[in-house]
Amino acid sequence: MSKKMLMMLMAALLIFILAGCGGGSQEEETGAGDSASEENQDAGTEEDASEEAASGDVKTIRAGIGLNNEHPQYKGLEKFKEIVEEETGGSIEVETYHSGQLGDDRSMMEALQLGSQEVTVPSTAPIANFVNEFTIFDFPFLFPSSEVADEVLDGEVGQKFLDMLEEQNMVGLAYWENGFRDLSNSSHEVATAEDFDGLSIRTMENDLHIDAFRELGANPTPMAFTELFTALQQGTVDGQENPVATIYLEGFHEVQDYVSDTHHVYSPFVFMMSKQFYDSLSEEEQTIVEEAAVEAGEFQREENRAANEEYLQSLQDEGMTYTEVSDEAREEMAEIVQPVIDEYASEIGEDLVNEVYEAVEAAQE
Ligand code: KDG
Repeated sequence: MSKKMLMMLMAALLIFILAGCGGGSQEEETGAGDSASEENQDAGTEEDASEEAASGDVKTIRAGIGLNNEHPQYKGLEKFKEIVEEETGGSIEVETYHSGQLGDDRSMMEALQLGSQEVTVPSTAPIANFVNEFTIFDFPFLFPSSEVADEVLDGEVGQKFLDMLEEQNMVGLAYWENGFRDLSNSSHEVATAEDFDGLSIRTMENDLHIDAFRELGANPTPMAFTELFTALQQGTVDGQENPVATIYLEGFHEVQDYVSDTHHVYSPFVFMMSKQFYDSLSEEEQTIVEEAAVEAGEFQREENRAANEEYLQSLQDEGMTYTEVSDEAREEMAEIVQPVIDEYASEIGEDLVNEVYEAVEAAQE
């Protein structure tokens, strides 16, 4: 055997030995292919995560909302942070921002599309500017109760809408709760539809809301939530509509005299993530953030329902006049805005609209 042949044989032998030491199948390394127990795999995930954390490969989620840090929406973000950081062993860190620190709903959703922010939790109304079908969830009087809303949103119909977000580079992970929207204003008591006449009302940036309040005789002014308190304080608008927890926790009672339990729309929040960031996660990390968004949402809904009960009394204690709206008055409001609903239903598509209404009916059986 020539010297050259011998050298080549030695080199091949050396390569074989080195490959055998550092290689090992994916399965041997992770135990994924053998009968490794869940614990081993979990241990593997956590071990991987803490290794990532130790190696500095930490991913950061910047999660921003419009409401302040006293609102259940922020408590839900903090719960999400707690779960994700614990379950990933620190390989994912969550930074939470409130009060529009990262921008208003529209700009935060645009930031998710660009990948410059990872999470936001807007109401469905501003989402309709990105996915028009979400308008349905702001049809006045669509959901008769929060329980019915939970069942529809957490079921097949709700998931169908979340899936629509992907084409906008956003991943919808869960529904949280803003709540039943009530009217506040600084002009007069509102007990019936005719009391809306002439009121200038700030609405969310959503065409249906604008058209519905106009149909009721009000003068709607669409505005980002971040500008609302100042507009109320300066009298730019007479009133606004939000769940009572928001009215109280955002201090609107300081600049508003009247509140009416119109309950004209049940407003869901959507917990959404930048698709660019979601796709960068491992399968294990994706499962963790998905489950954390749902678990934090269950917590947030509970906190929110307790808050909305508590704060109606607080608003009165702070001097606001509370006007109870009768079922008959609500029925009259619903009749007045029905032509607006019909117009949007035909624009969105009767089949999808009927599917939602049928799911609402089924959830009440
Ligand atoms: O981030 C919070 C906002 O999405 C939410 O408060 C929107 O209800 C809303 C409003 O009136 O703008």
